[in-house]
Amino acid sequence: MIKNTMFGSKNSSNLSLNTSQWASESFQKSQALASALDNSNSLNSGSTFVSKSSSQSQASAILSANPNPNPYLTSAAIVPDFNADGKTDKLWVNTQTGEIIVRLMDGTRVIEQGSLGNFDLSAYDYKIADFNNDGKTDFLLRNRTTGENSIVLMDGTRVANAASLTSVDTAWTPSIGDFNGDRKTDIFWHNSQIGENAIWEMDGTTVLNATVLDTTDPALTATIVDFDGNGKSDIFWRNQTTGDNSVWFMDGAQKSEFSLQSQDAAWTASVGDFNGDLSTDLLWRNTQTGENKVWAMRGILVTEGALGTLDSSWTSKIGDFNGDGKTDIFWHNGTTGANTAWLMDGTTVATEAFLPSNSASLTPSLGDYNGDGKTDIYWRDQTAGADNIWTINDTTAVETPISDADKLTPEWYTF
Ligand SMILES: [Ca+2]
Ligand SMILES: [Ca+2]
Ligand SMILES: [Ca+2]
Ligand SMILES: [Ca+2]
Repeated sequence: MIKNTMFGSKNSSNLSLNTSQWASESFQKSQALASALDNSNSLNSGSTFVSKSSSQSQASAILSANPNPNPYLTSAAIVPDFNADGKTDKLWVNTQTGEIIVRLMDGTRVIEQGSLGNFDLSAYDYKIADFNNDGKTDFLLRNRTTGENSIVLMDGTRVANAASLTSVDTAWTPSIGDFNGDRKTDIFWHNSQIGENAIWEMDGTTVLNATVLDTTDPALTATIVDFDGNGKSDIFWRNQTTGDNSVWFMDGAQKSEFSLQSQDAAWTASVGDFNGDLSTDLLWRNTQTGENKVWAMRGILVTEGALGTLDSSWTSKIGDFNGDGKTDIFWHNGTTGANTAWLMDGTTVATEAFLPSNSASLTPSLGDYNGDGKTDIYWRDQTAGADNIWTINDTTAVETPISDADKLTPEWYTF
C-alpha cells in the first residue's frame, strides 16, 4: 500500500505555509541535535537513546558506524541517518509543493535521493525517531488538524513499513524519548492546555503500553533529558514564568519526582552533554544580558559554570567538533555572519575556535556528513541555492560547495 508516497494519499492544495516559521522550526530542530532540546513543539527527543551498558551486539555494530564515543550525538533518533552508515543525511521540504525528499549524504556528495510524497505542510508535523532500533531514522507524522498519527519506518530512501496509530486530540503535542531504555523510541504526550501527560512505549509501529501520567501545572513545559545517564529518558519541567525547575526520573511509565534549584525567568535552557558522561547537561542563556552558563547534571546534583557573554544576535547550536564525545557549542551571528565554536570540557570552554565569517543570510544545520565522528556544518543559501559544507576538524573548517547538479531552488528548506 505504501509505495512512492509515505501515506498513499497526498494533499497538494494551496499551502498557507509561513516560511519564516519553517526557518524557525528548522533552527529548533537542528538545535535539538542531541535532542532533547526544545521543549514545546518541534523535535523533542530523548537524550540517551542508546544505553551504555550495551549487551546487544547488533546495536553495538550499528553504533560503530560512527566513531564518536557519545551515542547522544550520533543516534539516528536525533540526527537523520536513514541508511545507518553513520553519516548524517538530509531531509528537504518544498514549501511550494509540500514534497519531502530524503538525500543520503557521503560528505559533500549526495549519493541517493528519494521522494516521500507531497504533504499539506499547514497540517502535518513530523518528528524524527528510531522506533525499531535498527539505527535508521524513522518518522512520527502528526496531522495537527485532524489529530491523526502515523509511524513511518525508513530503510535508506525507501519506506520499509508504515502504520497508522490511534488519533490523539489536537491539544496534545508529542515528544520523543526512550523511557524504558530498550533503545526504541517512545512517545511522550503533553496537553499544554490542561497539563495532562501520557507515555506510549513503542516497539516499531506497535504501541506496547499507553499510560496516563500525573497532570502537571499548565504553566510547565517539558524537555526530554536523561539527567541520571541510565539510558532511560527523564522529563525536565520548567516554569518559565516563576523559574521553578523539577525533574521526573522515568523508568518506563513509572516516575520519581524531584525539585531542582530555580533559575529566574530571564534564562532559557537548551541541552547537551558537555562533559561526555552521557548524562544530559543544560546550557542556560540569558537573552537579555547575553550571559551563558552550564549546569553539568548528575542526577539532581548541579555543577554550575559561567561561560562567556554573547549578545542576542548570536544563536547557538550543538555538535562535537573534535570528536571527544563532549558536546561543543557553535555560535552564529545572524547579523554579522560571524561564527565561533566553543569546544567544551564540562562547565568550561577548553578551546575557542574562531571560525571564518560568512554571509549572515546563510542558515547553518549541523551533522556529521562524512561520518568521521566530528560534526560538520551545512550552510543553506536560501536565496541563490549556493550551499556549501564546512568539514570541521577541531578548530579548522574546510569549505566545499555542493555541486551544481545537487543544488536545490529557494523553495526547498532543510533541517
Ligand atoms: Ca547516512
Ligand atoms: Ca528505524
Ligand atoms: Ca534517566
Ligand atoms: Ca567536543
